[in-house]
Amino acid sequence: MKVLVVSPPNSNTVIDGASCTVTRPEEHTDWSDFPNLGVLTLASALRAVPGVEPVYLDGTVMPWPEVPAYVEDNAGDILALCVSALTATYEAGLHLCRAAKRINPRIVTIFGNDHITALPRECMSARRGVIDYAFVGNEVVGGFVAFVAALAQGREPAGGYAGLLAYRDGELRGEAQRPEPIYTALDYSLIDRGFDHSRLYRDNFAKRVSPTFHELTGRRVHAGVPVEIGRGCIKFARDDACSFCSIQFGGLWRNSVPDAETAWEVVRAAHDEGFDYLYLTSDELPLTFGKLLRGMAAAPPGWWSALPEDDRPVLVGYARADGLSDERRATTLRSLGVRQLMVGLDAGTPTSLRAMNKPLVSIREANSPFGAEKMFDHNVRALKSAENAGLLLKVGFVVGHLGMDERLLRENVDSMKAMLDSGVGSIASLDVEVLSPEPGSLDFKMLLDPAGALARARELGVTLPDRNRHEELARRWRDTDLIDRESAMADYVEAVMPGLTLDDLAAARAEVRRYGKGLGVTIGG
Ligand code: B12
Ligand code: SF4
Repeated sequence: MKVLVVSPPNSNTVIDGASCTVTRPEEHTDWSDFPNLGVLTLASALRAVPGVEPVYLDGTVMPWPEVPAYVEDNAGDILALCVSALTATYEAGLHLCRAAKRINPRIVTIFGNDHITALPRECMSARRGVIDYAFVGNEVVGGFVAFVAALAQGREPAGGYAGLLAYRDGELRGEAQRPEPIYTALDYSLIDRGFDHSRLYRDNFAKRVSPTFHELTGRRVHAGVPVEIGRGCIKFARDDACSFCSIQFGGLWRNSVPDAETAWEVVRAAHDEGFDYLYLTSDELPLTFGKLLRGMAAAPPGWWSALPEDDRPVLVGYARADGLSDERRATTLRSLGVRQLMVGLDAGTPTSLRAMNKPLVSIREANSPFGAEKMFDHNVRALKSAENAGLLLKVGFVVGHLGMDERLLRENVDSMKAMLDSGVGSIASLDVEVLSPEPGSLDFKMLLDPAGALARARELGVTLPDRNRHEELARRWRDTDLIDRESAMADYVEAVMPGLTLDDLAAARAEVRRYGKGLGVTIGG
């Protein structure tokens, strides 16, 4: 029996009338340049289930009509259809499940990943009969495999599956996820077993990633893949993520492979498969995985040391700017073959940085060296140390926050420009985004909770617009599983940013982008 594990495409690209769930989608084409690691992980883990043939299908790259066609052609032999859905792709996933159920109602549909983890009850109650089961969280591979094994044996899977969310006796019941190691036994051959994905990934990579990377670094790369040696961010340790961060870190704030040797094995496995551009999935590297990275740098394996530098795999990943202000960390990353880092820069007034929850310490620890007042300096130092270490940064700014008004917006824009001036040598490319209240983030919670927003505003010393209007807007977003991103953004501005509109924030974004362009920085790339 086949078990399909599918990554759907961005919903508005395949469903007429579906709202666009990413801003400026023309700039976000990179999702079809790499295999999908979550889907590959689940498919690889399913090999352990007797009688089950896992099928990897990535709708972000294969022509979408071929996915329902595959379901139709194999309908009698499909045990389960498992969908890995982000907010951007959730609606397309629902369409596929509806089509599958029409063809063969016995196909079991299972959802997982960030969207349903952020909105579990909303999705399950709105989609009864379309979504049969969900797995909520990250540490769910063991529970999922055991669950599919029960289905394959024809047993009614009653309970005991970490992360499972299901209706039982008319009630929605959830089971907690359980700590589990990072899954590393990937079978890369599954990527092309059901459909020749690799050819398309490589074509896209050659057109989109390779030329820009060559221009920026002088290095030619040919194929990319996400690689997981650790997941998490230091901010999750106190459950105190940046306000706009929608990453669902699950039951563990940090999880990683056990040691440097295993991390190198993961790198080697990807390199042996022909990938030379490895996209580290860790949400933050230098502050969160310092020990692991130092261990890797201290004991590079023979196969890696023997390769000329230009033949070694290139690593790219994420870092907090204050994690790079110490030059030793930047040098460690560079020594491991990291060439490029994605960094959210922290420009803006201390009030704005606190409102975005960016500092590593809480509002009450104002005198800490990691407080909001020190962030601009940390960032300027980070840009310098990245330049000295030969790291190129893809930097991002977010415009907008709870309590932002015209004055704060102006001060933020000026501060962003000043930071760009100070970092020209290390900034490879710049992206500026208007704040989007993504499900799972504190900003999304504040959109839905006017009383909570007011309490937070008081704590921050900022004012909010009309409370009654916020109530009206919040009602639109409660109990809904489909998020129209642009409308949510506009409503959030109206609800929590006095005197501002989405157009004001978009104009500020354009101003910073123009300024960056004037300094010779690539925009978007
Ligand atoms: C690497 C990465 C990318 C890469 C690679 C994507 C790819 N094709 O694999 C690139 C840069 C291309 C990318 C693009 C985008 N990304 Co991205 N990305 C990530 C990142 C950093 C790691 C994801 C990953 O590979 N993790 C490792 C694998 C093993 O874990 P996993 O995918 O989470 O899967 C595990 C569990 O979630 C679960 N699971 C997942 N699916 C399913 C399905 C079932 C049935 C079950 C049972 C379980 C299950 O089991 C898996 C094993 O543990 C995450 C942040 C994060 N920490 O998750 C953001 C993240 C997933 N991306 C995000 C976004 C928004 C995007 C974009 C829409 C950005 C844009 N505007 O263009 C695109 C769309 C991508 C797409 N449609 O494929 C958001 C999603 C938020 C949301 N609620 O939707 C995240 C959370 C980051 C964030 N907060 O901004 N991304
Ligand atoms: S530093 Fe990045 S990963 Fe960590 S909480 Fe903030 S936005 Fe999320």
